[in-house]
Amino acid sequence: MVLKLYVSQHLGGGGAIVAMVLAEKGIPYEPIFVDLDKKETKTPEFLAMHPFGQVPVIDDDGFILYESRAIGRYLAEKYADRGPALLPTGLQAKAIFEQAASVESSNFAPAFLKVVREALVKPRHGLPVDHAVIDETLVALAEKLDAYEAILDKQKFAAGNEFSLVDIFYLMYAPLLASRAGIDVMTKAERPNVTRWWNELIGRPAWVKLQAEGYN
Ligand SMILES: N[C@@H](CCC(=O)N[C@@H](CS)C(=O)NCC(=O)O)C(=O)O
Repeated sequence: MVLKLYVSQHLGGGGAIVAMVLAEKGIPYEPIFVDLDKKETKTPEFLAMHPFGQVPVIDDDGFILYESRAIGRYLAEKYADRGPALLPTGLQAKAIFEQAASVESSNFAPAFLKVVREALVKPRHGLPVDHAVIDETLVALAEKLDAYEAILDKQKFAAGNEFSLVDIFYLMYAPLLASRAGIDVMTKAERPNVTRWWNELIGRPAWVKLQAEGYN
């Protein structure tokens, strides 16, 4: 049975991470669109799959999994021999991978999410936007990106010299901010290494194709 991917009609965020892993690996899937505004993730049927009532969720022949990063790891391991190897092998390479994954989820994602909530989610629900929160968070993000500039001076990608799943994790929020709020934090002249890394990431054929399909 073809893998089912439950995603929002906006196609961004965690759904974009999972779609990118599937695209890089060339795995066929059926997208099932869920309307968040109509609370379709809060129905008893959906909550039986995802107790927190969110997307993305996959149904892999009856195996249900949620949380985009966990889904990415599962698919990367299941299809290790297809497409690029998105997970490292070897004790130290795995440790560096986990270090980079942790940096993304604890240092970057919360800050990105804060800006996404203010700049995109609140206006969509007609709520007042606190521009001070956006400005403060962008300053904090810039400081984190300065650290990334130093890291990416020594290595090509987030977890080393090979493209990996951690690079894909960064596609969760930054493209949404650039395309829908016009806030581009990743390509700045003062951070040439981050800019080089980001342009390489969003220039990957799999991502270009997904963007044409509406993911960002
Ligand atoms: N940590 C989760 C975040 C999932 C998430 O926040 N999904 C959003 C859409 S991108 C959602 O379903 N929001 C509806 C809600 O929380 O009620 C993941 O990576 O899968």
